[in-house]
Amino acid sequence: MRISPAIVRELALEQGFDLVGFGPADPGPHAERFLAWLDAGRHGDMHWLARDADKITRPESWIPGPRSTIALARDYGGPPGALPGGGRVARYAMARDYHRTLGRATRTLREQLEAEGVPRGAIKVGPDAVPLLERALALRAGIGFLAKSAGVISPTRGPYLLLSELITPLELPFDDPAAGTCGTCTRCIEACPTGAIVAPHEVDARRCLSYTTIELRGSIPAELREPQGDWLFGCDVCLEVCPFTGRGRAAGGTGVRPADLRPHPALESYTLLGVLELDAAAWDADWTGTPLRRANRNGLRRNAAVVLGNLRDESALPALVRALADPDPLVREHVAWAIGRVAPREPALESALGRETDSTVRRALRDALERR
Ligand code: B12
Ligand code: SF4
Ligand code: SF4
Repeated sequence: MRISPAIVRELALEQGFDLVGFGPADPGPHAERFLAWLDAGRHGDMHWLARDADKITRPESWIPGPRSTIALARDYGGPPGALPGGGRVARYAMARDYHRTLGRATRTLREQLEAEGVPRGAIKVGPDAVPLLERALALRAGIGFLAKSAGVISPTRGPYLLLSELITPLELPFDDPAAGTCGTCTRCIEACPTGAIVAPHEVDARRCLSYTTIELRGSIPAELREPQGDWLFGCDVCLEVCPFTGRGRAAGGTGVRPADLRPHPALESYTLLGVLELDAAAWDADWTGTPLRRANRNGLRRNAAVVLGNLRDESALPALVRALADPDPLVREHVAWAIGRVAPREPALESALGRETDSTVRRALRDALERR
């Protein structure tokens, strides 16, 4: 079926998207790359990606008769994200969860297209809660070019783009690929604190701080803790160093934050110590609706311990010592690591070792004591 492309674009822009493109409803050659990436184990413990691989690479499993993707992007560039007093947070995560805000805008767009005559249920909606290769779809719809950081960068808006999409049965004129390339630049590859960009366009998630601080449920590998620096949740280094950053402001798009890009109140009131001491009631009362929920409460407390260790701030010591008695061994292990950085002569390490029964935590306590 047909619908005026100009109307689709207008409706999408009205929903607050900054970029709209039309492209094929399949990931094309990117599907093979995705499968090779999985085969190489680069997804780490994100088993859901492998579980959904078949759906991700087979558009006919999304809706019957998919013909086009309406690719959408929101420019979320803005000031660096951090808790008051320190502890950096990836910019996308400062606001309310984009799965909700972009999801709502995308669903509203679907309803508007249904009001224009598209049959109900004929359109599938992103963003990334559903298994789709969103970058591939955006690239093929001309939203941006594939950058060496693996991201989709708009030549006019830059790299801070969140993606969403509608998979439709509509016949829409496909957009040309976006102009622009990384050229000879390699800044992101050099600046990545963990060497996670293992080749141009390819990230080994297991080394990426966005994986270790958000998706990983267990211990952060020891060799990635110091490179984490002061990143509490996610990492923006490969976007910050990119020469395309700042294009959004030049295009008049990012100086003012729309309401749903304003920082979540928890991120304006909690400090790193507050996060370390976060109990279950406060987690539910204060942190609902932020993307940081994805890390789980004790995962976020684990991250806070690593950052406090890296900051080597002795005023954090009393809280770290209290956390040596935490019920969760994951937290105790990272707290022992942190005390080893802040104050390895702290007597509480010895007494904790005397009562500790978990073998991983015992090892962490011994490692910390060896730094004396
Ligand atoms: C899993 C995941 C992650 C993982 C793995 C990231 C990765 N690079 O693979 C982790 C947790 C590390 C992560 C981190 C981030 N993510 Co993420 N993530 C996803 C998710 C859910 C799936 C991505 C995926 O399937 N990865 C597997 C790789 C193989 O696929 P891909 O990333 O799409 O890569 C494509 C290209 O790189 C290309 N390709 C791959 N290998 C090769 C090799 C060659 C030679 C070539 C030519 C091409 C090529 O083909 C792939 C398919 O199109 C998507 C949402 C979705 N459903 O798509 C969001 C998504 C990709 N993430 C997003 C964001 C914003 C981020 C972060 C910036 C967040 C942050 N600041 O902390 C970082 C950026 C890290 C980075 N440099 O990629 C955005 C990206 C927006 C954009 N403009 O590109 C997405 C689309 C979410 C959204 N709805 O907006 N993410
Ligand atoms: S998000 Fe950070 S750790 Fe991950 S690839 Fe980019 S610079 Fe490296
Ligand atoms: S920093 Fe350079 S190489 Fe990396 S994505 Fe930006 S332009 Fe490309």
